Amino acid sequence: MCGIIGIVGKDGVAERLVEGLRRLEYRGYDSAGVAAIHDGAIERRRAEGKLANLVKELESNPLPGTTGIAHTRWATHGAPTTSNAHPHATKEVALVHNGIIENFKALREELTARGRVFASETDTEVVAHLVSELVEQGASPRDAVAQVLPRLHGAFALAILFRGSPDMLIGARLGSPLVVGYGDGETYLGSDALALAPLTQRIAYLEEGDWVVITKDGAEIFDKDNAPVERPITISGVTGELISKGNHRHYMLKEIYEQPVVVAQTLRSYLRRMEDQVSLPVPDFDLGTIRRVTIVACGTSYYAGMVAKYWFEQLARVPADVDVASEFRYRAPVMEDGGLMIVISQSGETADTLAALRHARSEGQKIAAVVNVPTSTMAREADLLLPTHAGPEIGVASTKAFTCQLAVLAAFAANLARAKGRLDAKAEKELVRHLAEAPAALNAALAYDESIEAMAHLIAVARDVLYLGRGPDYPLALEGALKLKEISYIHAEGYAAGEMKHGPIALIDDKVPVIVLAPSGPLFEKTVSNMQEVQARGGKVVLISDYDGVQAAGEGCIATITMPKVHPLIAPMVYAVPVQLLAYHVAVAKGTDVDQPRNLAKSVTVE
Ligand code: HGA
Repeated sequence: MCGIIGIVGKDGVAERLVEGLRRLEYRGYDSAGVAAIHDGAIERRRAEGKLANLVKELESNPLPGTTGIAHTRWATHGAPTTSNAHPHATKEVALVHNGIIENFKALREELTARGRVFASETDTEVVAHLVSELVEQGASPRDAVAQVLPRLHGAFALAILFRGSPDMLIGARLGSPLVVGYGDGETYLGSDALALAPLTQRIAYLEEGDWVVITKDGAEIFDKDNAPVERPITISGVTGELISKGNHRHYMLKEIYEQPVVVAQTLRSYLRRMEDQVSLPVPDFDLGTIRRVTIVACGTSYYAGMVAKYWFEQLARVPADVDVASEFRYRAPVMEDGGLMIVISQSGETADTLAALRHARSEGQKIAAVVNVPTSTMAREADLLLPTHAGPEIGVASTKAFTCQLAVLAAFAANLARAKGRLDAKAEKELVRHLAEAPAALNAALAYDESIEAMAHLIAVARDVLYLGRGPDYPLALEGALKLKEISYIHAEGYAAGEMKHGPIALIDDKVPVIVLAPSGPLFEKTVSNMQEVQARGGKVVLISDYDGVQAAGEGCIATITMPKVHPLIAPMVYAVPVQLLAYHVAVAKGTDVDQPRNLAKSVTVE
């Protein structure tokens, strides 16, 4: 959330900053802005809403200069207006910020008492004033920043421009990510390597508390105690090409369709098909000693974790807890020796999940990270990195990252089961074969796209929608409801099918469609009974099942969606497709902004 970029360069900086912002817009689109030094003064261009508005503003009011900073915002403090858009500036200083300055109120009062006048409602602006005040009193930019950083509580990635130093920027990071890019006679700052991909692939990742002075000649990095430090320069594999939508109308649809390929790609790195074995990176701890698994994640990743809980318990017989990251850290969780925390995050930067990881580490837990960005902070801090190979996910509503997370978690659960002596070679072989069937089954599920599109109007008129599932398909009901909320803005809830009669069934009438996920298998009859309880009360049901399930229970439903018949192990992956497609087509029918839904952003780097 919030993307930042800075360039100390040789050529016109504004267009290049905007190019970087295009790659960061997934992080927020409440407003965008740039600042550069022109004719010895700091100048800004800012615009409310999407980046396209800033581009228009720059067309009518160009911004010359070779050194500059830019920002795309997901508002935390202050409405998404132009006056709250970054960069925030004084005469001496302009800065962009990702994070939250938690003690901003006290700092703002202190600064106001000294006569400083604020132009925005943001937490960020206090930093601009604190630094500016010291510079105005004669401090060098370095001294000013070194004095201000310890005063800031909370999380920040900052890029700061100084009127008096036109060929230099200062960056700092605590909690939020920031990288340094090394170019040819140019140096850059960015929220991630993707933002800098067209400029350079030579990247150094700043560590917690680091701050950096960049000039044309390179970077001087300091740690939190202001001691000079070296951070290794790595070559990022991220390409400069902007990812296209291909033939699809939206990134989300393209990403839904990529699932057979990316799940196959992911499974390829975790299964040895010749031997029919799972094959995972070997951690530097003994998996056989793991006595408890704690899975921590947010949003869609949390639902992947909920599915995995079933797998860890059923396959490995290891107790597994799943927690929402924002709750985990503050509830004094009991973490005993022999515990493994698994963090799941598409970006690997999710602030709450990262905080949970660090808390678990301080309690002596081993850490495994299931992330889609292998250079992310979580990837770097984990003991065991389990990357998903979904490729960049641009649509804000997660789709392919989810199914790839499930693929990794299923393989990991099998691996743990083997390490615990719970999976013999025959059972492992069978399990690997079922997992290997997932890509073809996902493909077969996609074949129902048109029939799902044809029934989307039944849901698009609803104000409320319920999703029901049981066992490992219950998290899919939650995921279905989340997808629908995220992109169509229809209120939706997911329930464990058996919970309906304990309350939610009171909501049933002929205006609340109920979407039931019930693949054939051990729980089918039970789920269908709950579905019939809904129908008996006039509820309108959409049944998602396989051919046998639809034959057995489809009568009386307002619509049915037929999935391929699959083993229960891979059903959560396969049933993800119809819930994604349904949400997608409902959103398109309602005319919402599918790839950039209101109020949301990807890569949630604030708590
Ligand atoms: N707190 C700042 C930055 C927001 C942010 O980093 N969001 O992810 C603001 O509200 O502008």
